Amino acid sequence: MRKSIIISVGMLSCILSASADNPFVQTCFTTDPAPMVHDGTLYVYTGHDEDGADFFWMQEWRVYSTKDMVNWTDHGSPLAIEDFSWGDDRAWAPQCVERNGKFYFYVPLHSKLTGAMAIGVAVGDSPTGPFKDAIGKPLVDGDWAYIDPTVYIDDDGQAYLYWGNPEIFYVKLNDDMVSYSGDVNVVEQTVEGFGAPSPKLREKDKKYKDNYTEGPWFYKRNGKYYLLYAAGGVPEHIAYSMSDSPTGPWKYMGEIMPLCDTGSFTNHCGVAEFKGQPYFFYHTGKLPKGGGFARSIAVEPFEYNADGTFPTIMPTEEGAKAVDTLNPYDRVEGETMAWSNGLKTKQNAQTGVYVTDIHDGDFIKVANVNFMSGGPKTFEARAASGLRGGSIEVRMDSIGGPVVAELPVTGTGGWETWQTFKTSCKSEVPGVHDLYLLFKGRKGPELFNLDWWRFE
Ligand code: FUB
Repeated sequence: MRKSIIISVGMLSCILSASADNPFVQTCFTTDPAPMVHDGTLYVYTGHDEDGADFFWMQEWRVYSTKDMVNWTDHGSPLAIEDFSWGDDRAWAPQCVERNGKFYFYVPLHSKLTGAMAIGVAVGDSPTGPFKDAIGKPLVDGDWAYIDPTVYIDDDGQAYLYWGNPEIFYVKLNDDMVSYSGDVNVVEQTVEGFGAPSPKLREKDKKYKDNYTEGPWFYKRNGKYYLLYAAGGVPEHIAYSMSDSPTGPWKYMGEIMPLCDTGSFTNHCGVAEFKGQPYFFYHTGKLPKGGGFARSIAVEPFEYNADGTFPTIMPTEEGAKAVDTLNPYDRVEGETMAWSNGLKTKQNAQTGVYVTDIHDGDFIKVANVNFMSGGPKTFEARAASGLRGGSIEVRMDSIGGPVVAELPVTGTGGWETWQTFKTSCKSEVPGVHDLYLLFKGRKGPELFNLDWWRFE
């Protein structure tokens, strides 16, 4: 993908600005963000649009995390279609929730058993997996409307699973989170509950009896239940309904993210509160080569109105502000980034996730790095190169900022033959800075892969 990216002046200034955080994953296309807060970390579960796709031919789900809302760590793909023996296509919008120390990962995918869509559930012991199919069969199966699961565990312990396009279904999950009691319920979509159909609906979208289209996001706050969803057919905006009960009746409350220039005809939202701040996640087509089948996740901080209703939220390039700093004296994974240019990530069993596709001029920005009062003495990084390597220029505050360290990386005899390289720092850098790892080397070939770095 990177070879054909032409960076315009506007794009470059967006990349280089300290607050340009959306879309907040640049190493691949990511979709349908589902946030989950656990143990001081915010995780986002996503789908993955393949490069060059002409439909939602999606193969895997991915996980990203942050502790500061500006630097995101790529945890790779802990779950894919092949983890479900009964699934064969369309790894669409997921959500993961925790209960009693187990993590339940709900996903829609195409079922070999019925030839239609189904919803499966995988379970793991950590938010980043590994996950495995919890029951060896779909939870629900056999309807093209069975997509986009969302799960919420109410205060009384009852968990609800909502899903559907263009219908809205729900079941009451049992305490095991992998089975349900009673029937599959269909929510009656009245205009009062979900809004009037858009007059702009295309003839073929007239099946949308009202505003609701897909991508429900269900939760409770201050005693009120919220159902957010993609609305209006194609293209989609985000709207919501509220209720005093987890199963309705619902009252249509209006738009949250109106139709606007997102570059994607779908939208899909998730909401989480982290360190006291509510965040609205959604997707756009705003990366280079992005579009309707090449989407990217984004986030906006917001405040609820005093009565618990939503403000209008518009997409921005700035995204979230930092809520913490990053410690450069701890080992920092290469795949922890506020922004990157030209890079991809890969994963394997030994190394986990690492940064690859590194060429001359590519870079990683890490934001809000706290060097504290002292100046670092050395910079080290673990890298591997099947060719001749290159170097890492560590720059402060901007891509053209002062060079604090220059680390030569030689060939190591293989792209996964890792070696730790170390160099002295050129100057002291107390305080909080944005850090740029600028990769240098011969023009053309890949230089090396990067596993982690740290200062001493
Ligand atoms: O990502 C595939 C599908 O596109 C999702 O399931 C829908 O919500 C829409 O975002």
